[in-house]
Amino acid sequence: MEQPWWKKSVVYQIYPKSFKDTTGNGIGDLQGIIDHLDYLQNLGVDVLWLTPIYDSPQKDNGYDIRDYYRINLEYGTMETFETLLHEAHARGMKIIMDMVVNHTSTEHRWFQEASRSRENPYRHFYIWKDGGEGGPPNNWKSKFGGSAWQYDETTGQYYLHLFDVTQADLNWEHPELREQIYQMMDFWLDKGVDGFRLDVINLISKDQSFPDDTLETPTADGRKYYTDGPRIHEFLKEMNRRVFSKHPHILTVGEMSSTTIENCVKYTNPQEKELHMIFSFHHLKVDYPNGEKWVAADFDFLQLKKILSDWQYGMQRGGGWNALFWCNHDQPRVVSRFGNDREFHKESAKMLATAIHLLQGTPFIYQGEEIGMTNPSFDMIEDYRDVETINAYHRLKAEGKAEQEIMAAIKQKSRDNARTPMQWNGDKHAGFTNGCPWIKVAPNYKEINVEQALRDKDSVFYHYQKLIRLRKEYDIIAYGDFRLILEDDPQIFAYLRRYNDETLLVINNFYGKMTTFILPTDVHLYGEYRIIISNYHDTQNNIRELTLRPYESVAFYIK
Ligand code: TEU
Repeated sequence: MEQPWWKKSVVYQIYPKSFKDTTGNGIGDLQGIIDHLDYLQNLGVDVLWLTPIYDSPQKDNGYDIRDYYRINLEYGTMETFETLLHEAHARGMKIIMDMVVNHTSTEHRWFQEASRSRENPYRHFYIWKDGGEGGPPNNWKSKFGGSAWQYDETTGQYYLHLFDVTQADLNWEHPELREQIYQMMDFWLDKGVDGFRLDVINLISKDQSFPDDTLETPTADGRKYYTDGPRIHEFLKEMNRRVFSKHPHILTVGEMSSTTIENCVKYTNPQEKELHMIFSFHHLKVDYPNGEKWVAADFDFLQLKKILSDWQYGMQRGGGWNALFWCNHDQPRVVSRFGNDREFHKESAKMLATAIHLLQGTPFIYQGEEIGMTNPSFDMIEDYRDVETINAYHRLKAEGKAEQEIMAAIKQKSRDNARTPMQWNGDKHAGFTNGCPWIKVAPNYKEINVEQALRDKDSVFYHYQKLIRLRKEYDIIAYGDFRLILEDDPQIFAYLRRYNDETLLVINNFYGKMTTFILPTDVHLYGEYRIIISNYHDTQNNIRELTLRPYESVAFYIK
């Protein structure tokens, strides 16, 4: 059976605002990406995912779109984008765009029209409701804090915004809205774009009775009434039929907020004709005590292993497909979060790369992850830019939390941890800009940067480059099955991949202390074996018993 191309591919996520500034305005731009396509080709990635580059007031760094058909002037022009697309294709790389169709900016023409009168033709493009007893229509909370409803004086109704107040939710119940979205998707695909990352796409179908939630826990905030909603699969099948099916070689990946394995099997099993793969985030909430993000906390390793393996098994059983990732523009840097960004920086960054890349799925690398960029650990709230972080700061202050406790949580969890400028070299502002960067560079840029990484044959960069090459060389990585072993071990994440008569044994010590790997008695491995990748030069070539040094990670190929 022919396998789809994206099972052997690796995707690189670019946050243009922080990638490379070529104009001196302190904001990354499309020319900066064009200038570094050779770097990305050398890394070996196959697809570039650009976070939103459309015209936007930038309240949520582009996830508040004002015009889907125009490029944000700070990033460049449509001609610059067309050059980027051409140059990427010339190097054998594809480009997928970020599709934000759960909401638009309130500065979008549609919303400007819709909020003029209740009779306006665009009124039903959004979700408007009369208030309840002297307040919002229900008690749903915005994911950025406060009520999910905003009162509009002009028309005397509330509109729904699951995110910032300037991000109004679109009404997917309205066929004309859906058709407008599909036409816009056609526009980008007809231009030669190679697919889409679909922002919070599993939130577009809301329970039309809009009931109150209990608010008894941080997740009882209304999300069960709009997450994986009543018509979500119907809408995605329509989107696939109307748009994606006309472009058989594209890649579609859905960002699924607070979702379930059952739904994600339906989203990605090819027979369902919806999407190709999904991002789920449960493995990135194992340091959220009782579901609360804004608390500084250690991560629960056993929970992390369980979730990763549950999703491997669930999608494997159901014929679905996972995007594999630790990092993105919303998540802290993984080496700071689950590794050790000080005395075991390189070892732990490489271990984490191996642990995620050799699972069943398509790996995504977030800009800077390939050189082991870390959280910047800014001490002052004034150094943060993210609307979610700043809203959280003020909410926690209002709740009476101590500044030190709040900043400890923000240092660990803020989305800005991932948004500091790409560290190209040890020059001023890490070579990101000749101007004043829109957000400070992390203080360790002289030690951690691309120039240094390319010079150091033992760098994290070359470990990622090798993982990408291994995926091309060994079918078992892309097509093999998954089996967790040592599930109760308190510091080893070990698993098997099997494909025909081949086996991969992947062993990762997640902690900075020595331990011993003993092959379980119920694991029967025969044939010759060899190490195909490890993060120490002298890892023992022994699959039965192995002393593991801090963060030691190794993959054995057995046949
Ligand atoms: O993120 C969805 C989302 O919920 C994230 O904000 C993330 O889960 C949250 O910050 C964790 O606390 C997408 C985009 O990736 C994000 O950048 C946007 O802000 C958001 O949607 C709204 O478009």
